[in-house]
Order: sequence, then C-alpha cells, then structure tokens
Amino acid sequence: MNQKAIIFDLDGVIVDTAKYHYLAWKTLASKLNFDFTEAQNEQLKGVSRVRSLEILLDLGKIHLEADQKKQLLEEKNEQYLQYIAQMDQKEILPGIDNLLHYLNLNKIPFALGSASKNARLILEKLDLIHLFGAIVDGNDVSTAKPDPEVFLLAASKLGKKPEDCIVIEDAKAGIEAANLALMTSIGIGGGKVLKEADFVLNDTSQLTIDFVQKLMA
Ligand code: B16
Ligand code: MG
Repeated sequence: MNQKAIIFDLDGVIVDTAKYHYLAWKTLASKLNFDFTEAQNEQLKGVSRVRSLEILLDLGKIHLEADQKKQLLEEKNEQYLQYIAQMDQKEILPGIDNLLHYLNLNKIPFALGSASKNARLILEKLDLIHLFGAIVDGNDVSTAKPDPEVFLLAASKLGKKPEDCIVIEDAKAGIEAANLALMTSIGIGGGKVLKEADFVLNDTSQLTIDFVQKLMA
C-alpha cells in the first residue's frame, strides 16, 4: 500500500489566525459603516484576500473603484500583520505541535496548503517551518480555494498521488477544494459548516496521533 501524506491548512488548523483575519475585516467594515458578524465571517474562511474583500463589500452593499479596493486590501493586511507580530507558539492550536513533530520524526510526509500569502511568515514565527516537506501558499497558486490547485500542487511537491493525500481544513471552501482534488477531507470545526467533509472533528484536540494512524492505515 502507498504511504499516505497529509496536507494541512494553516489558518484555523495550525494556528488560530482566523480570529485576527476577522478582527481586521471587522475594522474595515466599521470604517465603511456596516457591521460584520462572526457568522458572516465563515464565508471568508479559506478564501483569498482579494475575494474576501469582494464578499465583504457585497455584504455591505458597497461599490468601490479598483484603486480604493487596493488601498483597503493594504490596510487590512497591515492591521492583520500587527496581530501576527504579537503572536507566539502558545497560539498553536491544541495537539498540532505534538502531531507535527510526531509526523516529522516518523518520516510521514506532510505539506502546507494555505490560501494565505503570509503563511511562510507565520510558520517561521511559530518555529514550525522546518518540519514541513513542502509548502504551498497564496503566492504559489493562480486560483484560490475552492479550486483544488493548492492541494494538487502540494501533493505533487511531496511526490504523492491525490488519492493518497489527506487534507485537514477548517473552511467550507477548503473542504470543497480537497473533495474536488479527490483527496480525503477532514473538517475541523463541527458539522454545521463542514458537512461535505469525509470526517468532521470539533476541534484540533481530536486530531490525535491515534486518529491519524488509523487514517494512514
Ligand atoms: P492572507 P488558510 C486563508 O488561509 C484564510 O482562511 C482566509 O481567511 C484568508 O483570507 C486567506 O488565507 C488569505 O490570507 O490575507 O494572509 O493572504 O485558511 O487557507 O490557511
Ligand atoms: Mg483555514
């Protein structure tokens, strides 16, 4: 049997940066005079920065010119980076540090498949970057999740066939991308938003070594 590989999403799976994306988008919405709720934020998870702004502006029923959008994207990212600068290893989600070190020690291949253009910076800050066999992020792809490009590229960088890959994701767009790539999908965050996933876990603490070993078998 072929050795399987794991592809991890970043935001919401390795680290809870999802809350910082939300806070930065919420500030932008307030500036544009509308409220942006946590429930609405689910639509932005796993989605590229540019697409996220389009969704936000649609929610606020706001039309802007291209240069104004560019300016807002820069502002949002600057604010997001200020939160990231404060972040440390304590913010790695439960069980993830242990799991990544276990996989690395046991030579089980794994990669990052994230929509974020800040992914490498975040992994460096968390001192996790050296553990990964391959990294694919928002700088490496031309189409964003739910397109499967990010996961297919990660599989190819690991030298794995898509059907031998297991994707761990917290976003609807990411689960859709994994399913389109014909990979096994694991949803983190409960069945309400992730009902399309092959397996759904409430949070990363359920992503135990035992659970992963069973998936690999
Ligand atoms: P950035 P993931 C995604 O990362 C986030 O879930 C999403 O909310 C964000 O808009 C996107 O990255 C782009 O991030 O602005 O840092 O390039 O979940 O695919 O790891
Ligand atoms: Mg995510």
